[in-house]
Amino acid sequence: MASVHPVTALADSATACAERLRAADSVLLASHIDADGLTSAAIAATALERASIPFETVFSKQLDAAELESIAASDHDTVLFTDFGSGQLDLIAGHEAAGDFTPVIADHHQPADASTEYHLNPLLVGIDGASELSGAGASYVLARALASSTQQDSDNRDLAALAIVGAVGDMQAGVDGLSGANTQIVSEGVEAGVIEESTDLTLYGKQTRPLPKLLEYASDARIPGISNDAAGAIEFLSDLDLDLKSDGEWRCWVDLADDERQVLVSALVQRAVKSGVPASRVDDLVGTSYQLTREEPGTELRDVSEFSTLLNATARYERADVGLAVCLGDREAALDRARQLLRNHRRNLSEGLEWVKTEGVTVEDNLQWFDAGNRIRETIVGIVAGMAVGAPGVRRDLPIIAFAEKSDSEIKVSARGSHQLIREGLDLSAVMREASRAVDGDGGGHDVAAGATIPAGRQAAFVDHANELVGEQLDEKSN
Ligand SMILES: [Mn+2]
Repeated sequence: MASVHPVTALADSATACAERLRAADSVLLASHIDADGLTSAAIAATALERASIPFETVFSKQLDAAELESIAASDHDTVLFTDFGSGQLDLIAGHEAAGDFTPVIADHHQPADASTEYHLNPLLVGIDGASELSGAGASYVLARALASSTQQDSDNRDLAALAIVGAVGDMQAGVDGLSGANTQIVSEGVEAGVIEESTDLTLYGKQTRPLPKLLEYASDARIPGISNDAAGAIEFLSDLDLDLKSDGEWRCWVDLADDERQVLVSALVQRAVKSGVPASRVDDLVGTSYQLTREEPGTELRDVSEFSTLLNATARYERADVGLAVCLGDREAALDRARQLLRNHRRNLSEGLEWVKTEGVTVEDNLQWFDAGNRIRETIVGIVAGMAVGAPGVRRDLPIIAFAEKSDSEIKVSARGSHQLIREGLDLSAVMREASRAVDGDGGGHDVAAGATIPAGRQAAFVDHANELVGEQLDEKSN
């Protein structure tokens, strides 16, 4: 058998974690609810099952003190945390010291200030957890170590497929695909015959969207007369010398032969160049994509990015059970349910977007905002805010802040910026944290996308603080 450690730097911690799990009486597997967390759990669950280690699975949106209390109250001697745990290490270490359970952690988030023995995290060995290894990747490294320390048939390399879905779900892939430790997992998946890597059109929906929808919905490409333009997309396709319909229905990208794909790509590139789309965005039309070779062509599961979107749709509506079942191979009831959740999610997004377009945004000196009240779910208001940028009346050169009711007493705040604004000094993570704390709330996140929760009725004061903070950040950088 080839090396069992796809990421050599993590070999020692993976081996130690695997040994601890082997010695457990029973394991509670606790994982985060999102595409990366669901795939992390599916990888860990499959590996534990194959190693004949008894376990139960629980999911959580946020691993806080209350959640850890309930985990501690279950009677498992060992708790395996995947895609979270590192950031809550201080709390977890407290439970460990109290003898509640032995923690084993496979995560890629920034560790809190504490330490524990069985801790597998790329950041501890100088690997970037934001771009080079996901929670699912860390779980995969653990799964490979578990296979090698048990008498079992599988070497768990087939689980690389789910690890890649998790990494892509956590936005670790660029136009040129995955990088760093992730590429070692891709290689193992290719060797195991579960992953295929190819250079292809980068637009989302190659497996499941009829060609006009594939082009129309590719809003990132921003090709005038095609993106966000149903009639324009159909006209563009009809003008090509290709037979793109079958039985009167538009075909999907996946149905096209190589030569047909080439004709379409070059026509699209030509059209983009002619319409004045910047060269960098034209280049981004083609890049690296990953397919799961054991999945049915023409399904969401065949394409890694469509698979991760399907999982996120289950997670966003708190149906981790559905997402996990799909990851574990349910292609009947769970897959149907997941598809239903995704349709529902898309409907919610487009209704939310229509609402913002109708109501408009309020523009301040340094930001723009809208308050959706209970018209847009708080779990999707951030995505809707991001989608609204560029719509008539919504500016690209200002960050956007969105409010939505979380409960009677709490308001969810979501903020989105652009990479251009980040280069100019914007850090929405700091803005959300400081502005929310100024109104008795709390928040944080990333420079380009962040969130907060504030008490109801404090929106106006929050906008004032945020407006001022953004102004300071952009000023400081330009001076
Ligand atoms: Mn993750």
